[in-house]
Amino acid sequence: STSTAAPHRLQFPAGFRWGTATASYQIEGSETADGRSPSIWDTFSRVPGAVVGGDTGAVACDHYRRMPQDVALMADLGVGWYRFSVAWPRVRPDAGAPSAAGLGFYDRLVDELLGHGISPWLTLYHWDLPQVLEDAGGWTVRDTADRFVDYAVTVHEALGDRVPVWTTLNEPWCSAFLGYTAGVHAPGRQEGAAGLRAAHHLMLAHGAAATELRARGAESVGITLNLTVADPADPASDADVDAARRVDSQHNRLFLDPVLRGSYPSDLLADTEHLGWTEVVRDGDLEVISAPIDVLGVNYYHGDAVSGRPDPADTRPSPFVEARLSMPTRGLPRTAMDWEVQPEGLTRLLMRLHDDYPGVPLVVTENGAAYDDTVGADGSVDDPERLAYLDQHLRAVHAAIEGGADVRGYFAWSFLDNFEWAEGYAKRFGLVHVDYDTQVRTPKSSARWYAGVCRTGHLPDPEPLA
Ligand code: GBH
Repeated sequence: STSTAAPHRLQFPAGFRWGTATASYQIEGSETADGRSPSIWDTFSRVPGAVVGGDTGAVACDHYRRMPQDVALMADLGVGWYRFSVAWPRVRPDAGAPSAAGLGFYDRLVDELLGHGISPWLTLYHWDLPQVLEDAGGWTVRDTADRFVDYAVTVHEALGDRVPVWTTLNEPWCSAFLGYTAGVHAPGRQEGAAGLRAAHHLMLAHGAAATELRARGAESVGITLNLTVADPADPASDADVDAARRVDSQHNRLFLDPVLRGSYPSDLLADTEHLGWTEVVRDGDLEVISAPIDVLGVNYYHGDAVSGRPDPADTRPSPFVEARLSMPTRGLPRTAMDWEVQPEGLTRLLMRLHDDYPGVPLVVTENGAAYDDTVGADGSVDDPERLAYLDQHLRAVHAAIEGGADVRGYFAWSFLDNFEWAEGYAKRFGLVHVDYDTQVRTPKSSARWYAGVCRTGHLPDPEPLA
């Protein structure tokens, strides 16, 4: 909006789901407890230079041992939903037989949540592939998708009676292209079109598991995608327009089209088919991938300006296959990740999904920002920038709802400061500050504010907050 008027109070629809999110490897620690086997992130984080500061998830937020206190803190804040992920290497160590001890942790977590009136939203895969499966080829081979279905069934058998919402995969774009093309995430492979093979097997894993979970009576099943808004840096440049199209095809439509339309985008096939990756696509796969879903999870942090003129100074491996491009900044404010703050992009993204892929309910399953928070002398953590980021993005969600988009909920990333993948512990996304020396948790001012929004369903909260 171009209005300069003070932002006004906005009411969200009744029944809108408010939550916070985390992921297993980012918070749990206890990497060998109760028979957990290594995951690709245990391995990758120990490769010198892979993670800032040499950080690993060995301890993280020690959530595996502090889970009851963490749930109690969540309940104190009064947020109604919690989106967490299950660690495959705990539940089926070495991708072998189910582990009662590993399942026990999630069983207790779900009971603890329900006991505090918090609804569990379970993600099966947030990037911690059992290392043995990577040793056998990882997501570049089809067998991994079959193993994922076995794992999904194991988790559903244990928790299906109590968990209402099931997400198969978190952000398969990251697993495929950051993991197998750019090599900046586990397993750290820089193999060009391997990312496309991986994407197909991830999609297959999603579709086959979604079908299985629904057949077993799961109330709601979906997938979470990290989608972007790709704008040409210069709309008058054909090269920039084409580069933005390529980014849109690989980041967004490569996943949206097979799941919601049963086909791969024709322009993406024209750009990349010569690389041979479609050899892994078998008859019937797209039918499996396009199994009905009940909800599409949308993770949004920022959009991208895309230029077809690559920056020669930038020698980092690109996650985009067959696309020489750069992503110049636009002078927007930036977070500690250097990501631009672009709330209107979220409105456009949700409206685009509403227009191009109608009929599937949307939930923002992640949105949030890293800032350099510091603990004040009085022990409090004041984070006005994060509060403003959340406020602006919630306004953007509200605008999409007013525009007709069927948005049913919002999850702030993240409940706790945690292991920010290749950035280690240096980047803090939490509503709750974590002191990694003492494991003391301190709700930031944004947490108190967000709790008020969740309780009342409107922005900004007119009540004085505790
Ligand atoms: C999410 O991923 C994750 O689900 C979550 O675990 C993580 O902690 C959180 O966000 C914060 O990072 O053009 O190569 O520079 C974030 C997805 C995808 C956002 C890549 C930034 C820039 C990639 N990210 N994107 S690049």
